[in-house]
Amino acid sequence: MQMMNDEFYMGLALDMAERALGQTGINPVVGTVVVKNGAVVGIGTHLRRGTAHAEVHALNMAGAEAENSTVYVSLEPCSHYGMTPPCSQRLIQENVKRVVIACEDPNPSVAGRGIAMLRESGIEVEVGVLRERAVKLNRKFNKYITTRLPYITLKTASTLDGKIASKSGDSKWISNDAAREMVHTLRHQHQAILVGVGTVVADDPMLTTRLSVPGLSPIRIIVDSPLRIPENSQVLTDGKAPTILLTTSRAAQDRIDGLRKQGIEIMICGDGPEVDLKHAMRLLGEREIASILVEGGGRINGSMLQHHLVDELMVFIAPKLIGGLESPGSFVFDGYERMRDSIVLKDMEVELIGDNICVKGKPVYS
Ligand code: AOF
Ligand code: ZN
Repeated sequence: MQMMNDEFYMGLALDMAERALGQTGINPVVGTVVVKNGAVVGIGTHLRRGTAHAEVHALNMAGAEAENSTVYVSLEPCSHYGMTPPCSQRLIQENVKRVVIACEDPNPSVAGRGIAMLRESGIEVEVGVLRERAVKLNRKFNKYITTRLPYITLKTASTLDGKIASKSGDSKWISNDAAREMVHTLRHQHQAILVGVGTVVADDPMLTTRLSVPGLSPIRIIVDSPLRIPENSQVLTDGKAPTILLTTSRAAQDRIDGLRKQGIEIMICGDGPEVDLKHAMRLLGEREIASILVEGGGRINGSMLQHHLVDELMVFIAPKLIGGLESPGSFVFDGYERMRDSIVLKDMEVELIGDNICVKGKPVYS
């Protein structure tokens, strides 16, 4: 049984926020619960960038009941005029008695000022209830708002011997249905998905979100230094989501012009023979893409890792062995001389999904 205490109500605020993951763009997910005389009188969650913050929805619902209430917010109420007025000011206006906050807002325009405003007005403020869960929930936002770089999740599905396809290139399917359903949920929860042009040539994927209920499809990003993407690829023609091609200044200008005329966005990432992935991440951050799901193949995965660009790894392992000297592996890169130079994961989590294993962790780069 859930005990009724601060964590009980904060848990509800976090549950609501969690269900909105993927639909707030560069904004965090936030939930608010207003409690008065032992009962919930208002709930709210931030649904979409540019619309009301969680506190506003919950306080509107509470109406006059907001006076003298306790308000649970999963993120420090904002103190700035962004697309909406500051939530701290609204809480002060409503004469709430106590505000319980899970964690501080790392946005440099807030960063403790919201809490300070509330305290200065005499409101009782408590910070840190379910902090760890709240910080983890907004890990994509937390990175983006402090660095302006997108948070990168790299997902791969391999056989037990680390292969992502057979020697003939067949890859349908390695992981089981439930694991693939999880991947589509991940697509919904990221603003963009990134693959190499090799994957587009080999599989002509749609890279959209296909779930048993409708989901949001991410922006499709294709790393294509020579701009060799086939003109009839689904990502260029199906109109199901925007597509961005990453290339270099060495790409043929007529090809660039032709694709742009077709409505395809092209980003020039460096002057070398290959896309400068670090530079690409900066440009994508400037374009307000705060989270990217990298879905391979092996070379892109390897380069992203080697350039220390991956924040989180998610590896699905199927109980299959395919062998083959030519069969591609999950991570293709130069590699290191010594085991002690290897990339090690921290915060490891392992989950069994039917007969597949899902390994999650955060690479530590030395
Ligand atoms: C809150 N409650 O529900 C959210 C907050 O452009 P705006 O006006 O939407 O402001 C976005 C910033 O406000 C965002 O970067 C983060 O610092 C904060 N988000 N704050 O009090 C909310 N979504
Ligand atoms: Zn706000």
